[in-house]
Amino acid sequence: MKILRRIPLAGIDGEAVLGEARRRIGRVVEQPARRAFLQRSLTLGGLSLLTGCSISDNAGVEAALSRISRLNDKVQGLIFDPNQLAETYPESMITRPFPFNAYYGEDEVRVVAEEGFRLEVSGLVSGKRAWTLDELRAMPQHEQVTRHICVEGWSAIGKWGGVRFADFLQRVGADTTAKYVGFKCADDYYTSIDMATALHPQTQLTLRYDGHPLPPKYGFPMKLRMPTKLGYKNPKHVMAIFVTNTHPGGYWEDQGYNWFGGS
Ligand SMILES: Nc1nc2c(c(=O)[nH]1)N[C@H]1C(S)=C(S)[C@@H](COP(=O)(O)O)O[C@H]1N2
Ligand SMILES: [Mo]
Repeated sequence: MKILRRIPLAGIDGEAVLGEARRRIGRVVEQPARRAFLQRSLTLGGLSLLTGCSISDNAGVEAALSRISRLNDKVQGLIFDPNQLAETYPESMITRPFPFNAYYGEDEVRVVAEEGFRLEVSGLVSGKRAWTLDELRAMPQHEQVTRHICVEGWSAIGKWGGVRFADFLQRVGADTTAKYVGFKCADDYYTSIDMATALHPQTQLTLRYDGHPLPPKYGFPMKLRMPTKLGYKNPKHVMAIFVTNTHPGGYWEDQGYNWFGGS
């Protein structure tokens, strides 16, 4: 995340909070050893002051961490620049083969049948209905060669094609003043994003990988691709999309990963 300017947060010194969040917490919160890390590198008093939570027991540490993660969401939301594009790359830099990742192994990849597939769209949209793949393929298509960054410690460059998500949201009559867009996947994965990112020009409802229909391992029938967000925010096998003002959470996010998940 790029921090270029002072962010005014009500009642809080933005720079101090940012420095604190970046240096000490940032992505480290997502690491399995996060509790050990916090206990090693933050003074107890410092963390308690920052979060208003006691960290004398595990419940307190968890409360402090989730406070920081929510503050981190707020800061990332404030500094997200809807016009700043993520870096793009020449095709010669595409990582081959592109890595597979999911909360299960590649032998358990979900295979969704194309026949009869309908994308369900619900919530704060005027056009609540199911969409066929052919309807999505008939919309203007775009391609991007961008970097995917996974918090497990790898990144890779890939080429994804599909519909600009902003175009799709407009087409379904989404209330773009709503706060969140949520995704439900065929493998029980789920996640959600902020509306500003949903409308970002590089956020793509992806139907193709490297010039071919998206194969099952990369998320057939479709995924949401966002080069401005970490890997776990990019849902594969998307079956349903909903627009809402109620925070929907996510599979990893509900287990402590930062919700905003900017990259
Ligand atoms: N449906 C679904 N989407 C998912 C996941 C998953 O387990 N299920 N894992 C996420 C994570 S952590 C990563 S890094 C990427 C991996 O995408 P890839 O297999 O195309 O590399 O998918 C993300 N989206
Ligand atoms: Mo990931």
